[in-house]
Amino acid sequence: MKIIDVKLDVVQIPRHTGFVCQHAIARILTDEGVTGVGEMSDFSHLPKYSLDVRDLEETLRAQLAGRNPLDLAALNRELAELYPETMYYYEKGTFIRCGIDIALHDLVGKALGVGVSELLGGRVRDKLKVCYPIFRARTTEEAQANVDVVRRRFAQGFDVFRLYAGVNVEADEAFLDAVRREFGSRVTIKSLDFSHLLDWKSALRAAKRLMPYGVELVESPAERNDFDGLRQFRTAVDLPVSEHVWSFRQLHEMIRADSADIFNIALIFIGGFAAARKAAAAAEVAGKGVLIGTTQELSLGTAAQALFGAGLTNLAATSDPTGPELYVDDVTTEPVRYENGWLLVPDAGRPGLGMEIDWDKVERLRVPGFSWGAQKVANLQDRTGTTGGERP
Ligand code: GAE
Ligand code: MG
Ligand code: MG
Repeated sequence: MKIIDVKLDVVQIPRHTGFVCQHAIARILTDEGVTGVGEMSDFSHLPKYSLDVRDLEETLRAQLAGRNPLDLAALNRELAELYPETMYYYEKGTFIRCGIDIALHDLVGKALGVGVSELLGGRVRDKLKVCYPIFRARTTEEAQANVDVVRRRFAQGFDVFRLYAGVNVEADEAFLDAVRREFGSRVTIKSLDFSHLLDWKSALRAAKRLMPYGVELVESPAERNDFDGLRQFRTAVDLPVSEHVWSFRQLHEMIRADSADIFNIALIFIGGFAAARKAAAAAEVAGKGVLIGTTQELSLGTAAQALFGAGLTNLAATSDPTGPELYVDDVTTEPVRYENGWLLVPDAGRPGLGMEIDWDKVERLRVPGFSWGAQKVANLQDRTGTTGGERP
């Protein structure tokens, strides 16, 4: 079997918060008529430049055409040469590798008539507990709007939330206080996520003020790649500390400095199934736990994340993928399913990822390529629209 073509379609989909994200759907076609589909999710992150999608498509085609898709290890190694690691969380090259690796796994699964779970060594669970994200409040009004989000999402079955904190600690406190008063122990706050916006000492001051409201862990409470600062924070609090994994080098440094308790691994930030499994194995060997993070994928990317999580033997906290609930639209015939705050892993009986693209939806949501509108940097960092909260 040989790859004959690679196609990329860019779609643009708003979130209920008003924030708009662009994703690419990657297709790998073969001479045997089997096609693999992957997702390069959420390019709407800094740095504020855009890739030329037609150029990218041509490059990937030139690289992959003629190759056997079953050569997953070799293809991954070549992709890592073309799109090398940087020490940056939102490195776009990693998103490219991720979408291609997901498409290759889908393709290989379909060609062999097995699900991606089987390719990855089977499942140890059929569902993952997930938490709904509460984006960063910059004002007390935004914090109040976020309490409405909890109300609405709780009614849908989400009982675990995570809070992006640290820009306005009064607003964070007002939110946590209101949620505790209204929901008591019916709602769990999984984490305070400081998103590397504060140095570790400032994060510690904020965390000390917010932790009494009851949270399970603290994420990214130091500047990016400050491995020692992270360890200082970690030894100063008795809660577990989680940090995203965005390169093997960074993971190595975090293990060496004993910077975190739990590594937040998402396919998109490390480059697909093969890379994510390698990172999770390194964490496990180092005696660390893993949680499945997210960039907020569409259903296809979320299915891939669920399949990755289904096989993990060191999952140590509630996970994050809730993209399909956050976006107002999607491109698969059926979305992934959530039940009582659990993400269900796609049906084990279906080959590949077990998901189908609805090409009419792609057509409707398609944009000619990646581009930046007038998004402000604060909105980009806080992942909010202009008013905070969500439209009902
Ligand atoms: O930090 C996180 O845990 C997030 O999921 C973060 O990566 C977000 O910015 C996410 C988003 O687009 O909302 O990617
Ligand atoms: Mg985070
Ligand atoms: Mg994202």
